[in-house]
Amino acid sequence: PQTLKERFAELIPLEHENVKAIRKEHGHKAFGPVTVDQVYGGMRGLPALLWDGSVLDAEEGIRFRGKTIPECQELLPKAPGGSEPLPEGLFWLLLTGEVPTVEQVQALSADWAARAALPSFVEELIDACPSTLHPMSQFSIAVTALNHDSAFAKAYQDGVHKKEYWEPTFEDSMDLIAKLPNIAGRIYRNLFGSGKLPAIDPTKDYSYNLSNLLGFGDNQAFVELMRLYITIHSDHEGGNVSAHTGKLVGSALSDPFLAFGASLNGLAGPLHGLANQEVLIWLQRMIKQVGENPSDDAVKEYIWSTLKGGQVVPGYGHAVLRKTDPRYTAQREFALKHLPNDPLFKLVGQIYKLVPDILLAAGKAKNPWPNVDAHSGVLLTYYGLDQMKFYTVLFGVSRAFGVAAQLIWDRALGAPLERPKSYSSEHLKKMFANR
Ligand code: FCX
Repeated sequence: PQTLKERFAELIPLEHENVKAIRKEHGHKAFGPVTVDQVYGGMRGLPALLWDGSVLDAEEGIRFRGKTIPECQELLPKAPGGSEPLPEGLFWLLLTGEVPTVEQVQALSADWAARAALPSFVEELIDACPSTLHPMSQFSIAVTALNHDSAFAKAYQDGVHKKEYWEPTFEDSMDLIAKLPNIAGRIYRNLFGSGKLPAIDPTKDYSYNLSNLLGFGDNQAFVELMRLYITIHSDHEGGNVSAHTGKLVGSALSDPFLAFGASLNGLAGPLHGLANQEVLIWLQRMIKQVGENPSDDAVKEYIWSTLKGGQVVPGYGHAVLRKTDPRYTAQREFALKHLPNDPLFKLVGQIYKLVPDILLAAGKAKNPWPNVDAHSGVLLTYYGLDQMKFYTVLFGVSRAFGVAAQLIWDRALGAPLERPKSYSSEHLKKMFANR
């Protein structure tokens, strides 16, 4: 069967024509005014980026190349005996807009397994990290260090033609994704296990190998969870902190390892990917305070005490979404199927009924509904992965799929250096004094 690289190479000239035609017809048209509030307000809603892989609708949530999460669950190839989509297929979809065959997905699993080994100095770097260093910092160090062997960095030094940038970027991106299970597994085993890692099984899929490196390879349900988890966490259009950081840093022609290392540092923030860790910490504090089977009133009081303390309710709210995140719903459905009677899952369900009204009553959050991070930790805890400091690493493994696909397309389309304009408050005052 045709490989991903061959298919991608065919699509590049077609997309060049497409972009050329769009710019010819619409290039001079304006989206509308940019307000001073948007400049002060974190650029919320500012149209500024291009990314075909996924688009986020405020009401409906994410679509990957036009497909909702349930559609991806239905259409993307599964592992033998599995029912969740293989993230290999999602990567193919993100990059090409097409649903791959089972054979194409199997070839991708094998290709990634063949690329999975880490340079020994990267293993030593991870092993040298103190156990007190947050897993996300260790993750970022290891990914950044992979730039040692970057095909793009080498090709650039060797004078590669602009038109060829995408090719070493593709190779680096495949290496990046392929090596993440060994990085994540090594960090996990150093911190929470014996330090010893099993070998990658070249006959198995990516999620199986990741699960096995973490020590959960024998648990079919956990492996299925990883397939769903990576698929839904992979991409969330272009403007979120991790996706945008990868694109921004990549625009300086930093290679995919440098660009994705930067993405991870953004994902490690508590308002972004670290929220999945924060949710579990918040839940555990709640249980300590109000017990295992709390009344609605006790839970409400705890939620209010969080808000009154000037803190956010982790896992709720979103910069773009205005309804329940379909990534939350997909995980809730997984829980209903696999762990319907788990006490922590029930608590998460109870909270879901109470938080939105309280956030609405508090009157600040524009979106009172849960996001992806409100549910992921409960599933991981159920299967015994209860070291919540590690949770964002799994988010990071997943997010590489979206960032890598975006970097490959950016280099294929010759995306320019990003350089928006900043103003001082003094400038703004003068500029708008008489308007
Ligand atoms: N709890 C309490 N207050 C909240 C809130 C929440 N969950 N969500 C928003 N607010 C507050 C904001 O802090 C802000 O307060 P301020 O006016 O005093 O600064 C006000 O409501 C308006 O914010 P809003 O416009 O609704 O939200 P933003 O776009 O600024 O921020 C995030 C969006 C996601 C950062 C915000 O909702 C939040 O802090 N949520 C909790 C953390 C979280 O779950 N992050 C994960 C998001 C995501 F899914 C991911 O990236 O993984």
